[in-house]
Amino acid sequence: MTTPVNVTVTGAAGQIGYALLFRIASGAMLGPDTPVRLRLLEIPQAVRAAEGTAMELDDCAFPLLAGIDIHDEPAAGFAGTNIALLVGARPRGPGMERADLLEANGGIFGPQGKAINDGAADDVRVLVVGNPANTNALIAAAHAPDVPAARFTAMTRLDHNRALSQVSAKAGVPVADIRRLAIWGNHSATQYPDLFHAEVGGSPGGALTADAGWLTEDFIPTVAKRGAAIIDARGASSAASAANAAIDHTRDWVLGTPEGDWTSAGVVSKGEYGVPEGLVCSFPVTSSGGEWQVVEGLEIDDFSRERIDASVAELSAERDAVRELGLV
Ligand code: NAX
Repeated sequence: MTTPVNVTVTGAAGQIGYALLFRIASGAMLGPDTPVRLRLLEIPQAVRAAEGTAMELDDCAFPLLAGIDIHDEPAAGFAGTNIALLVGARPRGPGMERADLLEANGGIFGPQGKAINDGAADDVRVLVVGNPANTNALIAAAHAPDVPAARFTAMTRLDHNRALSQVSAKAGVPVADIRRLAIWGNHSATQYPDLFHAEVGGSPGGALTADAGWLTEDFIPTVAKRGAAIIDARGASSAASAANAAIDHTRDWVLGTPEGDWTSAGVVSKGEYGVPEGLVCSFPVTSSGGEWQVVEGLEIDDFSRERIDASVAELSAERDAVRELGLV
């Protein structure tokens, strides 16, 4: 049997963890020929709940699941890991200012980055889901100087998938016939879903952008505020769709994106499109050979530029804030 891939999931006892682990174990993330060993990393108070999830994973008798370990300490949780899905994070509590939130998450993602640096496998790939995802990824990467920065990514695939679904409904075209959408910037309300380079049912996405009212009053805010709409309707934040996006992101990273299409991911900027170097920013990306590449050479008009710049300004402000707190 092929050597199992070690996959660490933090926040394993949370709601995204519950939607994610079973799909990883079923082979949905790494394919039907790749066995996985799951590492569930939780805080001590949630270890019992993680044990319950592990019992259910056992009861699925997944042929690809080579084992499950539960940890409450990052060094053990990341030792030898190949794929780290950082889902557990500190949510914003009542009266919490942004600096408090960034500091609380620095206390999680700093030590986790260090543990990845010290003990993970050489090929480790990290996806940060826990919010504020882009800046948490920045903090983790800053604590892992021996790991190439490009191995740290933040999830904007849920935003990308939300945009696909909105365009599908508007154009009456199946999602499979929509290509080259892109999410730019931060995984927050400032993100910019870009239709201008898209192909929708074989036609340029520009035809949809001609409906300026729909574009600015409907499409962009619906995608950016979808998380809040889900909370409003479900009484809980997105879980299954977030887990699905984490599966999509990791699968495409490891196995590659389809020819002629691209997706969206938060990756460390090398200065593409004027985004300051080092920020973890969402770009249109392709993947091959296990590496993301930012799609270069797209023409960015004034409408898009203004929105990309606003979201990037927010990322810069978050970076300044965590610098001031000594977290990067
Ligand atoms: P839950 O509150 O259900 O679960 C979080 C889990 O993380 C808990 O079990 C908690 O014990 C654990 N945890 C906390 N600190 C930890 C630490 N230091 N080490 C290990 N585990 C720790 O939240 P859930 O709904 O699963 O969401 C998890 C995160 O995903 C949140 O930060 C949320 O904001 C974020 N999201 C990100 C999305 C994205 O697109 N990037 C979308 C969905 C989601 O909102």
